[in-house]
Amino acid sequence: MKIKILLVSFCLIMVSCNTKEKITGQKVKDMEITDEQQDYLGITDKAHLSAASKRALNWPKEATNDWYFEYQIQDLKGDLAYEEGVVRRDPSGIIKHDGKYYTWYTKSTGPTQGFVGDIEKVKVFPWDRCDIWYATSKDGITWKEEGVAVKRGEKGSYDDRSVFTVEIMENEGMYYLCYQTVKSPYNKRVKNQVGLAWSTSPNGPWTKSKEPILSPADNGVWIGDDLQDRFSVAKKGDFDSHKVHDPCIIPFKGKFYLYYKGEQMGEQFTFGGRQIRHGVAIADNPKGPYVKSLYNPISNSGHEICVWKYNGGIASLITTDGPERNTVQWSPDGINFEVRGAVKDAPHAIGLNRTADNEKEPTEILRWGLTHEYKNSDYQYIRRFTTINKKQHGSFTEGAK
Ligand code: AAL
Repeated sequence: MKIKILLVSFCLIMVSCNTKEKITGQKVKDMEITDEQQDYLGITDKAHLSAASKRALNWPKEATNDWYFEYQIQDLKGDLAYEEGVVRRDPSGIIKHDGKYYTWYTKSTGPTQGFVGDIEKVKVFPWDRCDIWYATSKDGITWKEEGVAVKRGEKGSYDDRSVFTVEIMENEGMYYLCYQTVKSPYNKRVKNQVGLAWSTSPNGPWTKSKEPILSPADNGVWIGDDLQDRFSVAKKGDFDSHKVHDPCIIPFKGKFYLYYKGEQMGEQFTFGGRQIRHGVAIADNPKGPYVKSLYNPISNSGHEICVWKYNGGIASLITTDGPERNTVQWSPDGINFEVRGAVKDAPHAIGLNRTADNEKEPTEILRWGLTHEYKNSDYQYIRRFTTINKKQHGSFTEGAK
């Protein structure tokens, strides 16, 4: 009997350890610390570990932090330089083909009118009534606009109003563009989805998916039928019950991880910021079906998705919203992320240089890339950022003893 009880409790402990490990992704095995660790970290009492001490025990024991960086922004030349009356924003990652860099982006013309008058006639956001365009460059500074890559769909299709905020993925000789879609009428309660297009060449032609590859969770409940009131809800639903945004597919561990930003019906301010979270959906094939992870959301901060592979895991730059904004995070499994470094304000809507040698440094992929900036509320344009890797920072003075 005693043995049976012992066996059962052993199994229960094993199961709970495993579950905990999976859920937190942390080294939860034990917090037994050596005398050396206690002394190194200056911990008062081994039996009384604060949350900070527990985190400190999991940090690499190095004097430098390879995840720190500082950045600068420059103007682009050629067709991507600022152009009056034109919106160019949300650049994709950059790939190289036949000696030229390629990027894709959201493009529209004319000012934003907002949610006024006849919604079928106005432009409600700068990213409304857009198509996806692309440009090439020999040096990453002077760009030539090549034309439209993916157009809005025919009237009545899921992408008939706007296609925007695109990302590129290259896999086994095929090119995939994933992007946001909106179907008319573009009212404030409209659900945003994600579409996919593929081609054997970055110059197209592109074949579009007949149906969206990702949609918002269908478990929120609006109150009333005012289509311009997105805050009145009886139930908010999942973190992505309203919009799935900023898609980015990364081939990872033999599967395809589609990272995205979720917006929730009845969005609130939480933890002192907009309620913006990230999720992931995983597929066996680039074209899907994509299944949302049960662990979503996988971040409680951030805005546009900016993820890359590093050291067998996935790194993520968390910008703009939430308590963990302006941090770089890393996860061994693409799901459980932990903060690796803080950033002094990060560029927005980053298009990563996917030609970089990711493994050279954790943030090597950020040495240069594209971002967008608001000239004003009507017009945004694409710019270039460069970063330097800064391995230490603090209040110390150079040479101080
Ligand atoms: C961006 C992105 C998405 C939103 C809009 C255009 O910052 O998060 O793309 O829909 O703003």
